[in-house]
Amino acid sequence: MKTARWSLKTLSVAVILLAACGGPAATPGLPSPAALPPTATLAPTLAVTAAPSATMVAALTSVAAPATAGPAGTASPLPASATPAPTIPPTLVAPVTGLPRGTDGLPWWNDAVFYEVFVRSFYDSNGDGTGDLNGLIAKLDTLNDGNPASTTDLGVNALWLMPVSPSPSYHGYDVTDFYGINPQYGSLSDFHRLIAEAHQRGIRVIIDLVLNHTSDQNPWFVSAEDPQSPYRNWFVWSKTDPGWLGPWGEVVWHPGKVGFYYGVFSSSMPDLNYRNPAVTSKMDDVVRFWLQQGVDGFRLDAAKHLIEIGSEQTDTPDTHAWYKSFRPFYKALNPQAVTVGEVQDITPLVADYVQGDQLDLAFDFNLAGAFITSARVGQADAAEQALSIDAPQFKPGQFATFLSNHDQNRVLSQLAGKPDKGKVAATMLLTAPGVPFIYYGEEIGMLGLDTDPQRRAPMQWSAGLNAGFTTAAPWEPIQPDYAQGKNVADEAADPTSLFSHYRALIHLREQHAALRVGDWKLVQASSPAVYALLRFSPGETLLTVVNLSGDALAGCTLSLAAGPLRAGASYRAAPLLGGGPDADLTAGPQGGFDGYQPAATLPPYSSLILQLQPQP
Ligand SMILES: [Ca+2]
Ligand SMILES: [Ca+2]
Ligand SMILES: [Ca+2]
Repeated sequence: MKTARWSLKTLSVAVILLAACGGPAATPGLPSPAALPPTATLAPTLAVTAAPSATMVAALTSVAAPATAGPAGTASPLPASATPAPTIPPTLVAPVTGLPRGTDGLPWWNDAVFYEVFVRSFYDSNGDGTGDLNGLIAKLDTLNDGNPASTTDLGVNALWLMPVSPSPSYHGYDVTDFYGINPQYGSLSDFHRLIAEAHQRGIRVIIDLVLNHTSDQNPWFVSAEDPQSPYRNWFVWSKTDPGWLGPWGEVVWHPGKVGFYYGVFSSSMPDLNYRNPAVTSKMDDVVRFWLQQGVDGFRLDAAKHLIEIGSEQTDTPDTHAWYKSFRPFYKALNPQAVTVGEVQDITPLVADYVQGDQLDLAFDFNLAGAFITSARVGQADAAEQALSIDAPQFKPGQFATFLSNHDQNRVLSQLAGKPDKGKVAATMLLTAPGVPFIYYGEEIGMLGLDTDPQRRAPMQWSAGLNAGFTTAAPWEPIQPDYAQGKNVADEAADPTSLFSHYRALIHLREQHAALRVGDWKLVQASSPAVYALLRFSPGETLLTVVNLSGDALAGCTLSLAAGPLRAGASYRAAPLLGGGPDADLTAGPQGGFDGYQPAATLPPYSSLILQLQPQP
């Protein structure tokens, strides 16, 4: 399969395809042959061998232009059987120095705290009401200033950018040009600058990769409406309406100009046909292109929907086979590149994708819901059950944790708007095993529910005009609570704020390997309102204790039947977060403890993180 990816006919075919994928401004359709760019101008110049340095970025900026700005519509018919050649030779992308590299044998992403950014809503640098790449660059220092000694920044060290390519929609999940940057967000050279500025600060960057479908305005699909088009077989067609429905009972067969096409999400998002090797080859090329722009990996949108077997539409063996083939492809380009799959499903089906031969990570939706449930009802059992059942299904730490994302109601909207509940949810997230992802604005407790645009509303930076997001009318109304202290500036100055809590937790996670890569054991508490988790690595042992309830709890005790402590040894319990006087601990005969009382009283919604220091 891997060989087949490269047993390719002619480079000129690929050049034709590159030219055909212009942005929204490109003339739809694929007219008759015209002057083609000389093949020699593309391949050699894009053969980069290292991730971008400042000079590399400059070089990429100048050479990458043909991929997005080539003359529109200069294709000749593509023989239906032909597999297009790669536009760029397979060259290894070297690892970037100065970024998280991995601890205790685990990959770099286990040292990361990811931050999901919707560029349109983050920060508007040019006063048009729409967030953009230069706006994100301007705010990087607030996310991580690159100085480990300073703790005024939030401290995240990896970004997930929701789609940044040209698209007719505001959200970008229906792509018209897989090689481009949405002009509302900036240019490819802005993107290169973002990568360079982020990497300089020790921040890695992954981008959304929308493999499953395109926009119905994508030139490939516009052409494919013609049954004679070489692109016809890039999509999934039926002469008549097969009639069966999708995974949510939705209509998935949509009338085209001739026949019906399959689109699991909507008629404006036709599914690509991965049974056609030309499609796989093309998307391999897209992946290669973005790795060579310096991205550190991809969040795979709708990962479970890739290949259907008739009316069997999710998690099919063919989808898994495709990822098995995809893995050696992208790892050969950059062994450090990460993939994290969106597989919104029950955990056994999610875990199938990350057993080592397909994706690196997948989001644990079940655990996310359980963290929220425990925070909402003030009881630990939901989170304890989900963690104990889910985590062992993955390889150690190889799953992505989160509370909510851009498709869900915002965390605080699910928690009755109470920042205290947001705090305990954040403690569970950021002390748990796995790779944590924070959705922008979650750290200040932004609200947003019911509609997607409200869940993706502009970031609230200050109490000033338009929350400091823009000087113009914002693309989407800003949540009005920005003026009542719910903004980055006010919360950063308040040591009791939700933002300050996130910031403290993130910096603790970065300072303590046990929180990032350590093994874990759930600890039994005498109160059902208390969540307690032990994390331990070769170097240290940390105990997290969370009072999920609004009541002060006196006399709560903790027990662990067997654990990693030295039998009979005494431990000083040094508070890293919260806490008052130390309450030292004596290990039991099995390395656990029994009836340990970490504090006389656990205040309402309090989080305590203790470092258990062995005493001589
Ligand atoms: Ca703008
Ligand atoms: Ca810093
Ligand atoms: Ca599909």
